[in-house]
Amino acid sequence: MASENSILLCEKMGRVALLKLNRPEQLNALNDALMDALGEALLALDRDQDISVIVLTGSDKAFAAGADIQAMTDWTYNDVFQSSFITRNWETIRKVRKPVIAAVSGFAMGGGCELALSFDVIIASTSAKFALPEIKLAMMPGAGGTQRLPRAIGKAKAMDMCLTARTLSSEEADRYGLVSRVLSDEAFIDEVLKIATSMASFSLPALISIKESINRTWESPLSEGITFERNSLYARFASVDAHEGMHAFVEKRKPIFKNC
Ligand code: CO8
Repeated sequence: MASENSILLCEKMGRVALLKLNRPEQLNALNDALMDALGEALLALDRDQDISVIVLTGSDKAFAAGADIQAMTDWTYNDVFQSSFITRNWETIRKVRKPVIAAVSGFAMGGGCELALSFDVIIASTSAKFALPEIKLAMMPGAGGTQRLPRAIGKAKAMDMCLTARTLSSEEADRYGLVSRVLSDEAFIDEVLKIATSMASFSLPALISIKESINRTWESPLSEGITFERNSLYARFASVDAHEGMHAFVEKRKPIFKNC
């Protein structure tokens, strides 16, 4: 899937796959080649029966410093319209059913922050910094930032971030609800992988059902979301793993999940 020199690296550890954005000289600025590679890798891992959880990370200095400004400088309306910019590759992320953790160190700016917001769990290191500074370029967030950020942290904070270009520390991001947890910079990725490995020890269909159900919150009124959740719960009773999990609890032993 990815060689040593690739712009996207992939390593598998048990049922966890670690993807690493690898354009360090450009602080992992997200150009089309990188987003194409990321979309393809995510879909391949989603199909991979040996993988349950995906972790995406960058470097210590930058998760990603945004969309590649250099690449966009001379693009016209027609260029982005005809090539279906963002929709064509970024939207691939929405097709991924398995849980994806964004492990953010350093800068998550603009499209980098939007990329993290597209995933299911954001774990930040203490060095992480989050901003949607597109206003400084007379641009605007365009990969879901104006939609996902207010849903995550509320209108007041989202307006403040997008209209003033302010940068949030990891502590502020945690307090506002932008990230799931903050972990020390030291051994950061190892600690994230421990969380991913623990998650991957659970039943995969159950993980997928929970992810789908939580994502419904954003896309449906409460009554429809509750109905979706209820039907997903009913489907759990058709799963081998759910019976195994409940029997194991009652029998005071560890469950053995078969991901079915
Ligand atoms: N695009 C292209 N190159 C970049 C980017 C970027 N977003 N960010 C950094 N780089 C490059 C720099 O040009 C520099 O290259 P070189 O060494 O060749 O000069 C190298 O990375 C290192 O950067 P700096 O020297 O600037 O590093 P600093 O540590 O001094 O500063 C910062 C780090 C603060 C992160 C700074 O690089 C910065 O402000 N970057 C731009 C952040 C930004 O504005 N991001 C938003 C971009 S626009 C966007 O994401 C959305 C656009 C519209 C929607 C599209 C959705 C995908």
